[in-house]
Amino acid sequence: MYVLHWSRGCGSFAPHAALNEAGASYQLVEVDLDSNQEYTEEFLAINPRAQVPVLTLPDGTTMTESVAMMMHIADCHPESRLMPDVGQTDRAIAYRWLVFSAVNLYEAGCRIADTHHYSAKKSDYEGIRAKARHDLDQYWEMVAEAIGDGPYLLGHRYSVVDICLLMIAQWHPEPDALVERYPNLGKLCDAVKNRPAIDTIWNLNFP
Ligand SMILES: N[C@@H](CCC(=O)N[C@@H](CS)C(=O)NCC(=O)O)C(=O)O
Repeated sequence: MYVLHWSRGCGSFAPHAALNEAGASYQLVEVDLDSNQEYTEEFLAINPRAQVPVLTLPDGTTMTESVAMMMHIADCHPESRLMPDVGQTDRAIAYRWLVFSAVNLYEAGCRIADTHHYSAKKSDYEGIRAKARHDLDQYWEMVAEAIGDGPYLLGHRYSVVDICLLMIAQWHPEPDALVERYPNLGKLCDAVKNRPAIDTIWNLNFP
């Protein structure tokens, strides 16, 4: 059984959704970031970086990095078809946008939500956040172009990339304006949200 250390509305949504899609057995352990539970001795022993999510695999190995978790879950449950087959061009495209999401979209979101990681001086925060917002505009423009006619990033083929995009779109400072600007992204988000595996955890994460 997997164990997922999670927190509401955060990066744990992605592996949580992937576990549901895969029909895997898992246990949830909530980490309340509002009360700084990520800094407890117990949690730091699991992840010294003091961040959620953390996924413990059935063999007891722990891993961080939400996108890597989704890739691994997809690999372990090929029948759920969460990723195109190894060697297919669509798989390469999925890798590209998963990594793009992690290093650009997610990272810019962290600059806005966890600005304290980027400067010790509070007077820097405004500038850091303004630059992150500017970067986000550029990144989402690229994603929208890649989605094209959709409905998913890989056309008619659903994958964990779509879960990732749905989650990160919720963190945008103005999520409604974002999907208004990019109706194809809005369509993708609606399609993913309506999947039974996602619908069951939606309100828990994004009430
Ligand atoms: N690269 C990590 C980032 C994890 C991350 O930034 N988690 C946030 C919540 S979404 C967190 O734990 N923030 C608390 C903090 O950094 O203090 C991933 O993709 O899983």
